[in-house]
Amino acid sequence: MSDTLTTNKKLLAWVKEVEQLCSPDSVYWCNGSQEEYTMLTDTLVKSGTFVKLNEDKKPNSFYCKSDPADVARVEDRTFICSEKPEDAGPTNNWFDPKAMKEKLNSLFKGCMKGRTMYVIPFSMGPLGSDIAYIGVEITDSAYVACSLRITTRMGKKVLDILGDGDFVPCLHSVGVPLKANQEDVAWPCNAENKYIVHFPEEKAIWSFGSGYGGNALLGKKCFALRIASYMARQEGWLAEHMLILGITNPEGEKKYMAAAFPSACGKTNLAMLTPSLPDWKIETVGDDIAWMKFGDDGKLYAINPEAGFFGVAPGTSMHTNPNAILSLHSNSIFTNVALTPDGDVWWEGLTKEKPAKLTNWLGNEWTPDSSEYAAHPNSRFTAPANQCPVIDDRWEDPKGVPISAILFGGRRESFVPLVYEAFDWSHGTFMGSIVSSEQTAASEGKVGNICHDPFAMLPFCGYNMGDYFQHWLDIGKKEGAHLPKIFYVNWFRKDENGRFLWPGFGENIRVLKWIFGRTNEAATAEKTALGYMPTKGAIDLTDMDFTEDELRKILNVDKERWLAEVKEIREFYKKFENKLPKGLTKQVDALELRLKNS
Ligand code: O2Y
Ligand code: MN
Repeated sequence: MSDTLTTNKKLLAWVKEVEQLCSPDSVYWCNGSQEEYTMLTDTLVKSGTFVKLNEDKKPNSFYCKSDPADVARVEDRTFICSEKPEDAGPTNNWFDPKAMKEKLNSLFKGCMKGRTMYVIPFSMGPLGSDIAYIGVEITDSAYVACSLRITTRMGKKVLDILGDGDFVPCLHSVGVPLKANQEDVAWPCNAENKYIVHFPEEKAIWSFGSGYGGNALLGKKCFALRIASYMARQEGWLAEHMLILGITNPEGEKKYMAAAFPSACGKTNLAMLTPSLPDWKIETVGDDIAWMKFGDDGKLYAINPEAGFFGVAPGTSMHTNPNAILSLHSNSIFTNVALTPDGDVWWEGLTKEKPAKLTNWLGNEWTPDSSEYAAHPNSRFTAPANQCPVIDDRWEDPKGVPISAILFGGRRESFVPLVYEAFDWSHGTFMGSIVSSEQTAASEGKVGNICHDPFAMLPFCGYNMGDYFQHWLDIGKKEGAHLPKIFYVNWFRKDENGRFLWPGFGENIRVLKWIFGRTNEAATAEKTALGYMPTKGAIDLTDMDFTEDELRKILNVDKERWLAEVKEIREFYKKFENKLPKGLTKQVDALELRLKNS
């Protein structure tokens, strides 16, 4: 496709400027067609990046392994370059924008030599939706171009909508220029020089050195969360790390819920849950990110800005998430999983029985006796959302879906109850601010450590998190707003022997049923120090091997442990100094008082 298909002056000028800076061998404008996708995947197969999977097993799908030094988001190499350091805040890496531009300009100079520069117009959100925004990613990675075709709406149709309008420029390079006749490697990356850089005031993204996931598919975490959260604050809406699901009761009444959990805490599983309660239905709008704007009726309407899933493979199976497995049956890309001898993919947890022989994510021969993982813990499937068997009818509704409840949660082994409800929006904001979880493999860090992850946005908030808390409190003050109720859930409480106390997965519908009932006053609750909690019998345990007494154990509020947690929260809050909203100090004071009086 040629640049003559757009007359957008800003876009044409930017592409020219990047071409001059990066010196690619050629420039290719992506049109988003099937023929183009085939051309790109053929190129990747030829270069050894992709292995085409067996057509009988996974039609039109590809396997790919990254460089072992490029397997996850790199939070310590992720920067927010606001003019003032205090606008990035204590939870982000700040860098002076001018100094960073100088550094980046020298890194990007000539960085695409020997490569094709792809220009990829994409829409985050349904085309033409008032909630959606357009970005353009320039990249020298065909893998990125293929992945964006699955995870966003991309190509000519986006340029048609863009017209002369504005877009978020997203510049990406793997950072490995090729000399004349130099042979490429299967996964080029520049492990020593990774920079994932955001300029919120300019609404621009520059990413260098990594070809993996959130570092390289810039529409996702960089745009849809970091830049969008900044825009959302300016414009009075919410850009959140939340799944969106539709839930229908046996009477046919339907509601939508959004839920924020830290990375790799089961958002994809909850978004596609197969309910264990008869005649309840869950349908998926999105599994990772929600953009929510107020409608004329004062309700918050949410869209999923993405068009595909970039899900964690290990642990995903027909038992844990059949709808995810059915979504990835074809037209998918698998990164850092293991390859079977008959050209299919495998990962830990996919099947009960381990295959006798595999090629693991490092390219080594693997047997069940191997000490190495078959698939990397952060290995991923990239699959089109419209292949999900339970995709919601309204998942592409440009108006979005009205949200009745917002859930927060983390992976906590002890003392955090199964579910409780906020007294009001400000209390719910407090609950969002105290989300914490045990560390997982989606970011580079020590697995098992407890991390505060407010609103599950710690790695994704594009500005000072203290201001972000205030933005949430302000949303609650909007005149005429009909706000969702807010809940905190924890599926991960364990007993003293380390066994999960709640079975989770499809049984979580029982908690969602109670939440559903709370949004239309059909379910009962009692006031506790933490919030409203289910009364005896209010959570449906029908046909479940789980007693009300066992339920009470995971609903119990451990006063002393929570008083210790209050201290912990106050300590955590200190980090935000004068940016910590008074509204949150009031909430922690009130919690302490309620606990002491309980
Ligand atoms: O490692 C990566 O780049 C992927 S991280 C990711 C991918 C999909 C959805 N969520 C996340 C996350 O870290 O929250
Ligand atoms: Mn995520």
